Amino acid sequence: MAIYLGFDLSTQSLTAIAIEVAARRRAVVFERSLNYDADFPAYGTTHGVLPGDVPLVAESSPLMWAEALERMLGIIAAERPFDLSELRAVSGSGQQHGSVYLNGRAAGVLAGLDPAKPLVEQLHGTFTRKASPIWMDSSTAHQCREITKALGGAEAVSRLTGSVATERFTGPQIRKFWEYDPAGYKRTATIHLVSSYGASLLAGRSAPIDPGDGAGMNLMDLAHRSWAPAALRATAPDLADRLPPLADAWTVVGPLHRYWQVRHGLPAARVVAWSGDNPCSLVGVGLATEGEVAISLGTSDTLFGAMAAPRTDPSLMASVFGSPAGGYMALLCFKNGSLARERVRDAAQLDWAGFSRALRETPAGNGGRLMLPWFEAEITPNVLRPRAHRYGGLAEGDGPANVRAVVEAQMLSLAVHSRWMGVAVREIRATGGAAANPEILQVMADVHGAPVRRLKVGNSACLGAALRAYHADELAEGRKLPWSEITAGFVEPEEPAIRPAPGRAALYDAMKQVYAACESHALGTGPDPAAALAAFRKGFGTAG
Ligand code: XUL
Repeated sequence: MAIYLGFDLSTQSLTAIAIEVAARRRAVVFERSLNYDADFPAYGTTHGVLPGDVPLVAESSPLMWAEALERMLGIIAAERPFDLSELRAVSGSGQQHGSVYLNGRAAGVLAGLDPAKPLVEQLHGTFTRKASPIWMDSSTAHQCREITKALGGAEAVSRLTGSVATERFTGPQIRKFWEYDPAGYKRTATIHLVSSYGASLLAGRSAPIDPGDGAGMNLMDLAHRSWAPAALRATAPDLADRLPPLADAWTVVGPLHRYWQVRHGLPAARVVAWSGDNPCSLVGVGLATEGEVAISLGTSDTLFGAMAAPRTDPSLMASVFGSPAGGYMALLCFKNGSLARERVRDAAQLDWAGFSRALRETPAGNGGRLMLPWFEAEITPNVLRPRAHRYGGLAEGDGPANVRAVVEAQMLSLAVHSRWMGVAVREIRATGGAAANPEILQVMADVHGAPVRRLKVGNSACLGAALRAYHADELAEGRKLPWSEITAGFVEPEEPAIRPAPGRAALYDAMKQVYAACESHALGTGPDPAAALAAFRKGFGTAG
């Protein structure tokens, strides 16, 4: 019997999942989440983000993440949900792009962590930046332009790094730090991602960055999986000295530091490199091959799928990352995910049951009423001036119609912006918190014209991290198991699938055109969509 532990340091919470792998039994034996706002009120976060009034800036606290990790391991040590001595390996997943800035003392502090004192107390004084920029930050448009210019244009950046220079990506964030606080940058010895920071805390040494999360920085040569010297030069001086090495996601960083062994009674389990939440989710939904896609409905909504070769999106909106299972993955990220759904729900004064009822009781196609739910600056497409747009006579006060409009918009946008992948979607695997809502999944199935399967373990990023720990531990023992064997028994889609309702395909195909027209209009690149909307209403106005 062996136990593997996965963490997910996400935007709003830290989750841990432990899995048991035995000859005849495979089971999740522990799953727990700590919510930053509720469980760590001293940091004053809202939805995991520190307070602040600079537009487009979003930051969180690396100390809070460390405290959450320690509290979670303390809970495991106290509750003993499994035989601690059987813990073989630990890995993790982190919200992507976020970065942690450590000074020259940090390496010594990590190596010499004292089991008599709390982790957070010892980490004080090791950061050159108290607040970490996170993926919700859109404040680096200027730095993106500078990097793009230095590297010879958007297409060149996308070809080299897998994505155009992107506001939330770590490279532009590092450049902004260097421009605004050159002395702070100079004092910085190491810049970690949330993922490699988590692994470093567990191993007590600087952990590498894996090509899955490394590709979210605009600093990695995607095809070669190595730092791209030109991108580093375009970002900040002497950056190569400040980045951890890149290493495969199955790299063993070392054993759990003595700190965790003595303070929490844990064994010297292997610490496996962490990766980003989307790359980990790819493993946690069991997508090892090209041709299937997963949609994760979380703080951000994402659509991702595995790819054998690193093709890039001609419209330059999608990102390509390394897959932690080898190969590549394409990803589209929509910032207005669960927070937009919550916003509309709250405005309509509904609970989630009421939200579902509104979806059931409103007609598919919403009678031609559409929304572009850009309540926050949006990533896909790039929108820096947040504003929700309403078309086709959608009244702001019509709660149920707005509920349908926000969900249809999210699903239409996912469909429209993923066309370039050229995947004939046979099946969608749905994960993330909002995947618990069958009415939302029905709209997903209808818009994409494909069956949707939900997974039994909802937090696929965290499960993926635990599965990666298992995979890497086996490799370290000299056994190379196929991914299908690693995931068997854990990545189980629920039955039955949610199937597209008959007759909806034509309606949503037409609506995709209308949605694209509204989007172009709102972005200032297309004409007024009134004619397209009128034609749609004529054909499908009252369909349901
Ligand atoms: C992906 C992205 C988000 C974060 C959220 O590019 O920015 O999905 O990883 O956790």
